[in-house]
Parts: sequence; C-alpha cells; structure tokens
Amino acid sequence: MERTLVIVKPDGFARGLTGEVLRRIEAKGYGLSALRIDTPDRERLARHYAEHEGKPFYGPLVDFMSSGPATFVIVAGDRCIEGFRSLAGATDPTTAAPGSIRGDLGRDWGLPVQQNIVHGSDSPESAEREIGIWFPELAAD
Ligand code: IDP
Ligand code: MG
Repeated sequence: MERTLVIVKPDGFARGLTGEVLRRIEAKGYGLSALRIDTPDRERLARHYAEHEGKPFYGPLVDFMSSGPATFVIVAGDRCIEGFRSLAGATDPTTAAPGSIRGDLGRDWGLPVQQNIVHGSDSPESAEREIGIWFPELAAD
C-alpha cells in the first residue's frame, strides 16, 4: 500500500485546522496509519527541506516550521501521494483552487515564506525518505 507523509504545519495547527485536514483525508477514503504532534526541530527540517537550501525562502521556511507544534501523519492508500497533493492544492494559497485545503483555508500573509497549512510528499521516493526522517521507527526496510 502506498504511503505519504502529511504535515499540518504550525500555521494550520495554531489555527485549529488539524481536524479539518484529517477530516478531508478520511472523507477522501485514505487511511491514517500514524500520527504525532511535535514541534519540528531544525536538524530534521534541514534534512526534510534539503532540496530548497539556498533559495530565498529557505531560512524563513525553517524558522516558520520550527515555530510551534505541527501534526505529522502517515497517510495510506493507493495513489495517496498524488491524491493528497490534489487535496492540498497549489503551493501559493492565493492561487490554489477553491475546494482544495490551501485554496479554501489558506491566504497570503505578506511574509517571506508562504504559510500554506499542509505539507504532502511529492513522490514515492520523497515519501519514504520523509517518513524515515519523522517516523524512523516506521521506515521501510
Ligand atoms: P510544496 O509544499 O507545494 O511541495 P515546495 O516547492 O516543496 O512546495 O516548497 C516547500 C514550502 O516552501 C512550500 O509549501 C511553502 O511553504 C514554501 N515556499 C515554496 N515556494 C515558495 C516561494 O516562492 N515563496 C515563499 N515560500 C515558498
Ligand atoms: Mg514540496
């Protein structure tokens, strides 16, 4: 069964949107296979966001993601990586389609990093790599 790593980011957690995000995942039909609330540490965030190192929003992104509690979720289901990315919507919450999590619940706050409520892995390789960072006890062999 395919797995993906979803994070309700600190903005979504602080706004009380964890339940709404989980509701949409479950309503879509995917399963929740692990869940933890934690304030992300900078060392693991640097590994998680390594592809973005050097970009102008990288420092603000790590600051934002380590600013408070987030909810980490392993979601399971056939094609759930693609499916959750569709539920999440485009990265920019201003242009994310209405009906998506970011389109319905997110907005621009005029900050150097987009606060867009959720993270979702973008490929099977990313999903297993990210699950290994945040849920090492549940990593694939
Ligand atoms: P994704 O979360 O839609 O996969 P990525 O390109 O992987 O988007 O970027 C990771 C995160 O970095 C985004 O979710 C968003 O919070 C932030 N981000 C990405 N691109 C920009 C940008 O151009 N300006 C500000 N923040 C950005
Ligand atoms: Mg990404």
